[in-house]
Amino acid sequence: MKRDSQVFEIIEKERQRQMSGIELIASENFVSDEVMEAMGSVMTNKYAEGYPGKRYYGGCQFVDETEQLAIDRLKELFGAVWVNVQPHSGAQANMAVFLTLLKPGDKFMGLDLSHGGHLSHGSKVNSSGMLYSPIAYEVDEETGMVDYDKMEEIALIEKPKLLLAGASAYSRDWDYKRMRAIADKIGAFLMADIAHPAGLIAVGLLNDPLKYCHVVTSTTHKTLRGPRGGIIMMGEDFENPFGKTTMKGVVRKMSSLFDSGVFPGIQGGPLEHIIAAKAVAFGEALQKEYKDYMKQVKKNANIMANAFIDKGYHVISDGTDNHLMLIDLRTKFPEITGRKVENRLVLADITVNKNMVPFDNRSPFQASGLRIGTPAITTRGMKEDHMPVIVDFIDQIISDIDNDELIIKVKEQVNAMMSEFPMFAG
Ligand code: DSN
Repeated sequence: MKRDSQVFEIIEKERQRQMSGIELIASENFVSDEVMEAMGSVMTNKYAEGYPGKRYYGGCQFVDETEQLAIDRLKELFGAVWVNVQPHSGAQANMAVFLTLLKPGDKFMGLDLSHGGHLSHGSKVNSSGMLYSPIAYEVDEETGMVDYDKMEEIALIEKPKLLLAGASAYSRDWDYKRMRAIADKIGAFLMADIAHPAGLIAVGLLNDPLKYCHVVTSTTHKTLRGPRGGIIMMGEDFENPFGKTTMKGVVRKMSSLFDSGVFPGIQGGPLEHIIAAKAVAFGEALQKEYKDYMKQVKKNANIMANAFIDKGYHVISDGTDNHLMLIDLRTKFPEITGRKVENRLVLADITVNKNMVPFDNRSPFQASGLRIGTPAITTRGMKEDHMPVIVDFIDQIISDIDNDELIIKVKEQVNAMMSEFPMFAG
């Protein structure tokens, strides 16, 4: 059969781009060949509305098996008592939880988008901000850390029905225990969105939200290194909002509500090829090599943050506990926007994303910050020694931002360096 050269030539260019550049977008990663193989498999042809053993279509016996494997492996990975592996994305996992726990107009409280929060945590342009009444908490201007005292003060006044931990640009661990205490004072649900640090949590390198949160959502494609998608989980510790007397009863009741929130609440047919790939990725994450990988991600991020600090950059909160860091360019280069740096670095095959920093005076389209993460380069095999070299490339370009010749020179060095870290078997 003739290949669609129009499409496959573009895909090949993207493959080359991924191979030859330094990928520092904190939310990206490179999946294994087996994860990719499952995504491109015949499982994509199957409709399977419903859940394993309870489908609305015939012929689901094999997708039932892969979905059940994904469920069992995910439960083992996080020590969860119940999970749903069908959300198409992290934003949809969040949407399904809100649909289950909130009524339109209800108040919920999440981290402000410009302080590191996420669109689906109450932004006015997202359904979470349109259908519900979001209230924001912030980080402290001085420390760059979530201000739990202020959070409590606002929560006691506003009494949101749900309190949400989690961020897309926050480099510090979360105090879920403290947040649970705040939620309990006002009878609110506590939810965590661990889309970013999920992999670090899975292997015990960060605090465990499942011990304190009523419900936890995540993506599967960032630190977890699986296919693009979402998940919902429940841990053991669960208060009794439905008047049941046993924990088991509460979990059963809530899990069936969350299941209905996903399907038929917000989704139709599950993506069974993606779910099969999630099963593969969760299987990989249960191996010892994955824990070693996550330790290296964290080590690399820490060394990289310190290398930026040594060069005079302001890293928000003065460092990182996880896989990412947020750099406020205003301290060293007040005139240069995040947007300009992002665009110039791309020309040298270094990919980062511009990001607003807390108390930013620029718009999200310009932004004063850069968000940088180490999951993807660590998958490529990069270690401690490479981090200062990468920081040096970035610093050279920012320090002489309009120098085209310098960019060509750095790009050659970037490409030469990355050729030593091959990936993709086929
Ligand atoms: N786009 C993701 C990120 O970059 O963090 C969040 O949805």
